[in-house]
Amino acid sequence: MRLDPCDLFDVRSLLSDEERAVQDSVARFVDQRVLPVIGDCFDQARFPAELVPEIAALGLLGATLPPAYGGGGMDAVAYGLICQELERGDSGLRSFVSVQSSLCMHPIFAYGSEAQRLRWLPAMARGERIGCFGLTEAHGGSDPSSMKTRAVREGDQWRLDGSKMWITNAPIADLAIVWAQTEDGVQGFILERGMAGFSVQEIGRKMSLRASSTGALFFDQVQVPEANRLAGVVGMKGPLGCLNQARFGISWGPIGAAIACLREVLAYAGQRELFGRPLAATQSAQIKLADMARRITGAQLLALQLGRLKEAGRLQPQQVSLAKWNNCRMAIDIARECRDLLGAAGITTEHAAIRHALNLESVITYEGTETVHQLVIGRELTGLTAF
Ligand code: TGC
Ligand code: FAD
Repeated sequence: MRLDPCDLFDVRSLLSDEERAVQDSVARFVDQRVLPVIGDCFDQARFPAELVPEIAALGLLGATLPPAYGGGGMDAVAYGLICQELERGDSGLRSFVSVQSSLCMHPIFAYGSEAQRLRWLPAMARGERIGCFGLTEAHGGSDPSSMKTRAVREGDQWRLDGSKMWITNAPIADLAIVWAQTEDGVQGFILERGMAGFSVQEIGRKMSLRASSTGALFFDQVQVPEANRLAGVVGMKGPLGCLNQARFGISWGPIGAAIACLREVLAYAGQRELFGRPLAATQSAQIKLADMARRITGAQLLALQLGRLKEAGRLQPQQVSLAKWNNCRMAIDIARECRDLLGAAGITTEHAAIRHALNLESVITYEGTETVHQLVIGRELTGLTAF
């Protein structure tokens, strides 16, 4: 019996029945609803907003939150598999779900009041309210503690001034989780579309994540009610705690992109005749393909153990850094190598490899660049901070 080329170690057999069912339902959605349209969305730089109700109906928004808040009560591995399958379609779609679930619903759930949870989470789980997460500023995303956005308390209001850059979902968002410096330290606020002084500008000319909507947020003396402050956390551990959740999902997502590329190139190399034999029959192509399968297998095992550690409550941020670094690097290298094996055919979006390769340029940059995660591990090994 031949092995599954995209699961050589039968990692799927380590999943529970429920996890397999979640994976299968997202895989069907991606095959039937995403793959037929996503190449055009990328070409047209259009986020497929028409898919949001179906994504919500599948329970993919806030999947790990308790049902009382509209969540699906799923385990961490199920959430990882959701990210993996969505990113097999496109990193932009996984980004949308990561931001909504891990960067917006999570902080409202973890740091918000009961009134904030009840007001926002069920509507966000239904996809009726879309969120974005504003941490990065134009002067240096790797060092978010240098943020210049300020919130000053004025009675039962806060006055926010500043700006955020490179914000996923910003142009389509109803609310923004904005992190600002206060006299007590960094704090989070829920800003709502339409608040006076709050404006959004879409970022164009992207050559990566073209099927995702990205923008800048501007705050000009925005009056934010105290009721919109996330009172449960003060300090950088607030936003960095959200990043742990999102980086966990991003450790899984790129496995899907790599699988999409490997499947595509296996089919192509099997039928592409060069010098009188299939490309797949050359030693050079086989070594490349085998090496891709090896790296995907390692990434799958790493992600699964990451998930099991999270479910056991033993996950450390440094472990998430290692997984995010390893699995993004694995996927971008594979996407680029697949593009090469496709020859000229690989340069158009008729094939998926170049779209995934370009998308992964963002994925390896956001949520902490590769260098940032390497330095997190370096600090763990040496005890010395080298940022
Ligand atoms: P420092 O700034 O000194 O803050 C230290 C405080 O934060 C705590 N902490 C963490 N807490 C939870 N999780 C973590 N991963 C944490 N890392 C640090 C720490 O314990 C301390 O708390 P306290 O109570 O003692 O004050 O942080 P540091 O020196 O530890 O970190 C430096 C560094 C470079 C690692 C950090 O600044 C960093 O991660 N930079 C990268 C920034 C980043 O990833 N930005 C992402 C923006 S969001 C985004 O990209 C969304 S894309 C989504 C999509 O489209 O899919
Ligand atoms: P910089 O921090 O300027 O880094 C530039 C280079 O310097 C990188 O190669 C980096 O690795 C390197 N570097 C940094 N520090 C060091 C060091 N100490 N030593 C050596 N090298 C170093 N942010 C949000 O808040 N919310 C979002 O929703 C969001 N979505 C995004 C969507 C997209 C498509 C993209 C591309 C970005 C998004 N970001 C978002 C921003 C993202 O998190 C930042 O781009 C990222 O953190 C890096 O920040 P920067 O772009 O300012 O690069």
